[in-house]
Amino acid sequence: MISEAAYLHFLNSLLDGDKKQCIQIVDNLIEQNVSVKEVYLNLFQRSMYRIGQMWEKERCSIGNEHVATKIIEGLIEYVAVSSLRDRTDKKLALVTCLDKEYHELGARMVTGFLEALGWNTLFVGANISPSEIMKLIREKMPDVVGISSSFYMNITRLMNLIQLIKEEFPDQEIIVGGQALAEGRSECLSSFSNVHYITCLNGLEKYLAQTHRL
Ligand code: B12
Repeated sequence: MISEAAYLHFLNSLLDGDKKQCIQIVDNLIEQNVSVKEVYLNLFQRSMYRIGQMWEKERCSIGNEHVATKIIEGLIEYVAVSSLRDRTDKKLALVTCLDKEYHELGARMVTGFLEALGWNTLFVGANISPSEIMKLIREKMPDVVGISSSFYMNITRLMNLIQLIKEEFPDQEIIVGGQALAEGRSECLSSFSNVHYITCLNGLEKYLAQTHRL
């Protein structure tokens, strides 16, 4: 459980660019055994969504948002590394963004969450061409491909990438997430088989429990 006071302290530290204070708050939560999922969702995601709203209302600058993004990027990695777990039945997930998709914190968070559950992961990150993603899939043969799409203008790129993967690997399990598909836009995935839209880490946890026994 993350108190409102801890969240507000973290948000203010983030907006101040005070990385050391942010680390201190995260360390305290980890010491109190707050889960990776909770830190990711109720501290990092909540803060970035709030910063997005402030940015829209010009209550914080693009510079403040960029600094916050960089701090969160480091912290996602930090929490994932400090919670790494090993499993005997290791599976591999390849998590990527799309060509011209520059939002990568969601994809990194999903990767960190999977790592904390003991999965092997390949985090590809932002702005990568479909042909390079295909090369990686051929080479690594992941159990699951995760695709993150935040900007709605990239939906056609998302559909094209899924089409490409399915032509070569019809059975490939694909999970898709990100705000581009919010508000009913995930309907566009219904024509593909074994492609699942997942809105956040809670949904991912449920999905993995049902399909991969976590
Ligand atoms: C930081 C930020 C940026 C940074 C990103 C830097 C980086 N390294 O990631 C920069 C400055 C590059 C940026 C640029 C732009 N941005 Co921006 N950005 C944001 C902001 C403030 C935070 C994003 C974030 O990190 N959120 C936190 C993460 C953890 O949340 P998340 O991505 O939703 O991820 C969760 C779930 O969605 C899901 N999920 C995500 N991916 C995946 C993948 C899988 C496989 C699964 C299972 C689940 C999953 O699980 C995650 C954890 O729960 C958001 C505001 C917001 N509401 O998020 C706007 C926002 C995403 N941006 C937006 C826009 C419009 C833009 C720009 C067009 C702005 C501009 N005019 O230039 C450009 C587009 C760039 C591009 N082509 O990609 C819009 C997108 C609207 C839409 N849906 O299309 C938002 C929502 C702001 C808004 N309200 O208008 N942005």
